[in-house]
Amino acid sequence: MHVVRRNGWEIPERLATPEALFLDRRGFLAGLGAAGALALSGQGARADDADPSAGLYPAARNPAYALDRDVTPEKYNLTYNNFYEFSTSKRLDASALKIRPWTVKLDGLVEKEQTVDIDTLIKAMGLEERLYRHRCVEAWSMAIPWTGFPLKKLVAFAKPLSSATYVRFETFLDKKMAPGQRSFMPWPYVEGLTMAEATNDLTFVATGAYGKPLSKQQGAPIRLATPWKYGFKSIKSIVRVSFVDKRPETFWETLGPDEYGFWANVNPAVPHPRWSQAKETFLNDGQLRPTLIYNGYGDQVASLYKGLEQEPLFM
Ligand SMILES: Nc1nc2c(c(=O)[nH]1)N[C@H]1C(S)=C(S)[C@@H](COP(=O)(O)O)O[C@H]1N2
Ligand SMILES: [Mo]
Repeated sequence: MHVVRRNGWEIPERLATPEALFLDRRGFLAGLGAAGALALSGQGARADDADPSAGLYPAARNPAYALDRDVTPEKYNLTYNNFYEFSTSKRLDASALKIRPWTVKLDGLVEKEQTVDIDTLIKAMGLEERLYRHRCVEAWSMAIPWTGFPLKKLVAFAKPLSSATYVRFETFLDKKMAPGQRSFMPWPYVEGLTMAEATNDLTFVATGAYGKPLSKQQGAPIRLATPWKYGFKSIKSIVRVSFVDKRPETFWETLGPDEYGFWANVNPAVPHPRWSQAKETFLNDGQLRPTLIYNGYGDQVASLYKGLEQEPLFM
């Protein structure tokens, strides 16, 4: 395979596999080897012409979400992904993901359960572009132009009851389509937020990136972007959003509760049990940068955690 060499570009690929190493150590990857290796062959072609939402992009940029750093080149974002349903490799092939028809079920503690077609939902929500940082727990980072809508719009659309205290998100489950789901891990991938987090202005649902519908490896057709939290909170390819009154049991917390917590807020001062979080490799240039508390979004989100200081907020 042709490998692009670029200032430090190889460093993150070599360094940034601790999530996979964790699973390997526990023997969870048994049976995934062949599928993982096969998945290295392609790049997951964009389905722009097949995607009925393509005409809605690019959307107007919301100037309130600017960055102090350049956007990561799209080709890096498309070839350096975490999507364990398809492979534990960063250079994975998600082309088998079938993104239409696609529906999202809104259920649990809501006035009325609904199953919404993705294209109906996108039209109902409207689209905007925001530039966000993205910080993986593995200590690498990017800057991504997402297109989508604030999660709080979707929450309003779902009409939760006042008894709902958490939102639970679920990815598709299809072992035939996603070879990674044949391995022993707690599929489907699940994530969760408190209602306060879910309705914060910063919490974003992405349906596109780089002025186009999401590519499959980015978690098409709908994923979360919670930029003050480690990347694993930003669940991909969502099929179900449930309003609940108990803290959801999330994928990574179930796999490794000592290493991956529910809150997962970015903090340079709290190391992961196996590595420091003080710095991160910015993939644009492969250079180390200091990690920022709440990934630089403290003004917008720190207040969410008042009174919760006894919780493991930063793992
Ligand atoms: N369903 C699902 N969502 C997921 C993951 C995954 O493996 N499966 N990986 C997470 C992790 S660890 C990260 S860092 C981001 C990566 O998003 P990206 O590939 O678009 O950069 O997706 C998150 N969402
Ligand atoms: Mo991650």
